[in-house]
Amino acid sequence: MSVPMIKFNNGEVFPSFGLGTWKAKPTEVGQAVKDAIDIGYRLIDTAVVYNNEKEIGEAIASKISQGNIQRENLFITSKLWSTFHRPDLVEPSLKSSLSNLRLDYIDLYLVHWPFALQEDGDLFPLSEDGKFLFSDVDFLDTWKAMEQIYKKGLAKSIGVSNFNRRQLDRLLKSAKVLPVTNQVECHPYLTQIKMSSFLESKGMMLMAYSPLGSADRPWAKPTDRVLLADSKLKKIADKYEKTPAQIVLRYQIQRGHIPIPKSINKERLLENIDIFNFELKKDEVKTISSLNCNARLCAYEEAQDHPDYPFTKRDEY
Ligand code: NAP
Ligand code: SBI
Repeated sequence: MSVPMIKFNNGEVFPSFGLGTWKAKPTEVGQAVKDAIDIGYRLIDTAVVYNNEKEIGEAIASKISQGNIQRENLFITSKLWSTFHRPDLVEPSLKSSLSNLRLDYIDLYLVHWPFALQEDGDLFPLSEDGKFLFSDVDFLDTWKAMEQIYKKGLAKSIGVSNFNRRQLDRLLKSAKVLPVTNQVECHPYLTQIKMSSFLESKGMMLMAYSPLGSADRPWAKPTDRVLLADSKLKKIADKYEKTPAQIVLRYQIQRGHIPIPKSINKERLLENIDIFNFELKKDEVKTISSLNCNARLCAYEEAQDHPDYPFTKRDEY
């Protein structure tokens, strides 16, 4: 199966759909990545903090060395973690990810969160009373170092993740290299209507994370609403002889977003990419958007006292 490509604001082409890897265990992620490449996935979303970059790198290297795929046809994303925001840590952090992923450049490098955490030690630095230890590095200074890795060709494209509107406005005022994307949580219960049109107006793409509702998020409670069990989605799915997962992924494609669903299961990998052969009607897209209830699944509340924490209770966007 093949995935249509889009063009970023810097001229680079990129797949309109990809594979998420957060929570994919080191023991299972390699096979999932190999299966995904065989099936036609070309975009793989990774991050230092997912603790599986090495296994992903091994899987990619094995597919390339077996002649199943060429490097230039793969599009690998990684992310700068909050403990590496200090400008002098940006390039070393990327180089460490490149070494784990066995690559000599990354296709897209994102600032994972706008807030910085205490540098250089634990990825989740905590005080004795269990609170996050913050750093006051300004993301504008981090961005200057991101621009350098872009200029050096270590990253073909650079972008951000989890930035709110105000933070993007501030970044865009001083950036010499524009971010190509803001990767944010987006699904029918958190539709990001305002963020989506803002990004479009600035020529940036919205990469939609947790597009299936992230049922395996570690903090899910048995009483939480399950997106893929929504009866309105089921009704639309039945009409097209598709699954609710395929409907919510197609919904993202039709909104011009890049969804990155995670799966470690071959059948579900096949199911999730099988969304380029039908089209939702305008009123169905509207119905799906009407399910919005600002239900944020990845709120990262441990960082809510940081001055650069991006979300408010009302979610101004
Ligand atoms: P998700 O993709 O919305 O959902 C993943 C869950 O859905 C897993 O439990 C998966 O199980 C299941 N699943 C996959 N396909 C399915 C199908 N067809 N039917 C039913 N269930 C299905 O959640 P996510 O992992 O939170 O988000 C996707 C990716 O976005 C992440 O993996 C990560 O790469 C990225 N992300 C980025 C950020 C950020 O801060 N930038 C935050 C969150 C996520 P199986 O694996 O068993 O199939
Ligand atoms: C982690 F490895 C640990 C916690 C956590 O919470 C927020 C969501 C997130 C993230 O920052 N990026 C993800 O893909 N998941 C995450 C990851």
